[in-house]
Amino acid sequence: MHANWRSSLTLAGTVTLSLSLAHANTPDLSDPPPIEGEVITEDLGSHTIRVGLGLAETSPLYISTRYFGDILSERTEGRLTVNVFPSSQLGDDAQMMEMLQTGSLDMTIPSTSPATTYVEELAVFDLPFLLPTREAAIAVLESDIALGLLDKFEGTGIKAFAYHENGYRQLTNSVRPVESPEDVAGLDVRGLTIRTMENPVQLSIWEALGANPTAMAFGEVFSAMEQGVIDGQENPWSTILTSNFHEVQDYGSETRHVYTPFIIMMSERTWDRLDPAYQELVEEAAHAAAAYEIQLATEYDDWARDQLEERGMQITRLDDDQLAAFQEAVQPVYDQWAPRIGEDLIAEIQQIVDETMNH
Ligand code: KDG
Repeated sequence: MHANWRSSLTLAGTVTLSLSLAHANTPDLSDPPPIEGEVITEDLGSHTIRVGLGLAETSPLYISTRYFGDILSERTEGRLTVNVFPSSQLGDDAQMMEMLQTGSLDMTIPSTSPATTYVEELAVFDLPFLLPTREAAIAVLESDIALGLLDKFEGTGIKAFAYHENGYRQLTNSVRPVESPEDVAGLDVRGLTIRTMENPVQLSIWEALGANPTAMAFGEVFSAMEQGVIDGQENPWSTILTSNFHEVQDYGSETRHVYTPFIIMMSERTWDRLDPAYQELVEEAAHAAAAYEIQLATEYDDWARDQLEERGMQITRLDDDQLAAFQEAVQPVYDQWAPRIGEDLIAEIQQIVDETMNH
């Protein structure tokens, strides 16, 4: 099991300890697909590519990024190597994208939400309850429309390749179980103070639900919850687990309110330094890593929720009527943002969703 991965980890000279740590805390995940395709034997220069991530070493994102590195290394006889820096060590999503622009970092894989600073239309993914099933969401991620949005990074100093799955975001908090928007707003008591990603649509969602939202970089969320600066946050179960949020959050609700993906991207300065043959390989490896990550994220999701429950988080599952109440409460978000994001774009995405669901 994991033969390629293990050997190339050694190849890359990376400490194998991280692998065993990663596995102590993960579900039974699919092996990385075999690395196939032509090996570039010609010496086209050697490069070490530094990739910064917000998420921890146990996350599907980290595991697939290691696979990305393995592909580059194996197919260039070790001339391209990838060093991955997890857990916001190098900065948060917004900072790391700025670092790509200046060339002080080679790659990062942020959420689409903070990336709307560069491509506003990416805010389509911030719209609540737009992508009702994972199958539909993935069809959207792989569609020409969504991939076309990545071309709009041109001129920003960033080259974007593909989407990864982050997953459905779920609410957690340390105050009370939440099964309705009223529980968020708190009616007789105060509304929950919820951290959101740095994105105005996300803030609107939680305002519409009656919370007191506050935008914050991911790397600050754990300590803000630990210190009681905020009551809660929202993220996919895998992120909640791999970031140990259950240590400071007693309640989780399966709200599935939004599906924001990640984007694998590179500094244009780094890109320009690579030989065209390497560029082609990087692009191919980014797509292969995306497909593997989507697979891992899918395997991770329910398992992570059950693990959280086992570790003491009280999880509220919402029935269709309860979810409909959340859906209704966030309608003002569409009224406010749809004209700005683009009614046509939203309709095109909705069409892909309909086609997938009626298939
Ligand atoms: O590497 C990705 C993370 O930095 C971040 O995007 C995680 O979903 C996230 C959040 O809530 O900020």
